[in-house]
Amino acid sequence: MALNSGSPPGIGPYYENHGYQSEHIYPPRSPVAPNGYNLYPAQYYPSPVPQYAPRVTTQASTPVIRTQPKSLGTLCTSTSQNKKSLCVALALGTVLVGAVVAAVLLWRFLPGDSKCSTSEMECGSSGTCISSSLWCDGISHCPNGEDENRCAVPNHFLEASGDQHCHLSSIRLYGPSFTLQVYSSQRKAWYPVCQDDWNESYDRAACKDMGYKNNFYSSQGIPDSTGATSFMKLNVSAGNIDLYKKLYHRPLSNPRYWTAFTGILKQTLMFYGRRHQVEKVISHPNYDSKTKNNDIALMKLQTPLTFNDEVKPVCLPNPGMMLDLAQECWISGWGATYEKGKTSDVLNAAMVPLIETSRCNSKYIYNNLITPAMICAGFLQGTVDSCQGDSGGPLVTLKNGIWWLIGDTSWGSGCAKAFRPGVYGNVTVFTDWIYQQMRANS
Ligand code: 4AZ
Repeated sequence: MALNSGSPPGIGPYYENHGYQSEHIYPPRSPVAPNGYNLYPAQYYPSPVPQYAPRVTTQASTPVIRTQPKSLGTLCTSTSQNKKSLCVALALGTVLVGAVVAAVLLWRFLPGDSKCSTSEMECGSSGTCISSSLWCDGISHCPNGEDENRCAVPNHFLEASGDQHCHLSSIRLYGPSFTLQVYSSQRKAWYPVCQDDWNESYDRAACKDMGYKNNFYSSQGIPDSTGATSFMKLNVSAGNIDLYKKLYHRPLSNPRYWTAFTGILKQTLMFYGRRHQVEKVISHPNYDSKTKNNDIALMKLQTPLTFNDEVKPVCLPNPGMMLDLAQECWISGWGATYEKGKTSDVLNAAMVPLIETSRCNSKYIYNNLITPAMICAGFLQGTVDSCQGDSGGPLVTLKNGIWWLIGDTSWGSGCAKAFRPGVYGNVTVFTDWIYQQMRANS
């Protein structure tokens, strides 16, 4: 939370919010490869960019028919010395030509022998190298369009317009467990595909997307062992389209990476608080990381909380509850106390007034970036605001002796700047979805 009273950075309290950043609470992890994968034997190292998988011979593959060089064989049975020399020369020549042809074919078609640099990707058929940032950018660069014809479409594109603009591409089977992964050209990394109710038709579709048309092998779902912090999920309502077009990104939803600490005000005392393992993380299905629309996620704890003087519930507003702009609202968090500053050890809290959405959407403030799922709060002159590390924290109001959760801290342009108030998720818009999730996960 930032207090921009003109005092230089460093004066006043600063604080750290790790409430939503679980990684710091664990001891340092064993070394991982720079791309975040656990170390595997060399043959399992992921390529930094997608490569075409070498074709493997399946039962459906046309068998290679090996024939004896009959005429040569006949020639080699001759007893004459000249014929023997000719035979040896011909045999050597044939082997040499064969080796050269094989080397050229291997050089052109084997992915491991790619001519491309690490920042480039090879167009499958022609061997042309293109920058990996051009892969799935909506414009075809490869001679046969390989860079655009296997792209997954982000969720909002699928829902909004069916637009074929692509941001993700290429699927593969990774590591000793053959984890199905998809490459995000936007994020320049591979992510595992995770899905409840996975079925054989998805296996078939995945194999087809990788170029295996006839045979496929179906396996049980497996826990992710690559340490991935986010994954790709299927939009099952997307109809009968290719698998890679149905994939969209789901951030940070592995409950193993999260722990909830309750009853503490200082981060340094975190381990004195009660600790609760997270059973499930439920991100809003329509969260848009670009616009921050629907910026809310729920956590179901493995064990219920015990309420006491330090740990108390907050009430959810009814859906459609109208907010009185005069109603005082409070934000709290361990976030930075000034823009780009350090976070705080102590929990801070501040009063911020709500700002009408039509006003917050004016040209001078956020120029129509505020959706109905967002709510603005703060002072137009700056001074008091939420800041980096506060996101996920509450915007609450006290009415009739009850604290209500009006918003969850989401975003803003800088901290405590004039005409740039804090933006919060509008919880009344999410109440129905929250109840639905509570019912489905109880
Ligand atoms: C953040 O990154 C953040 N000034 C939260 C709130 C605001 C900016 C950034 C609003 O957690």
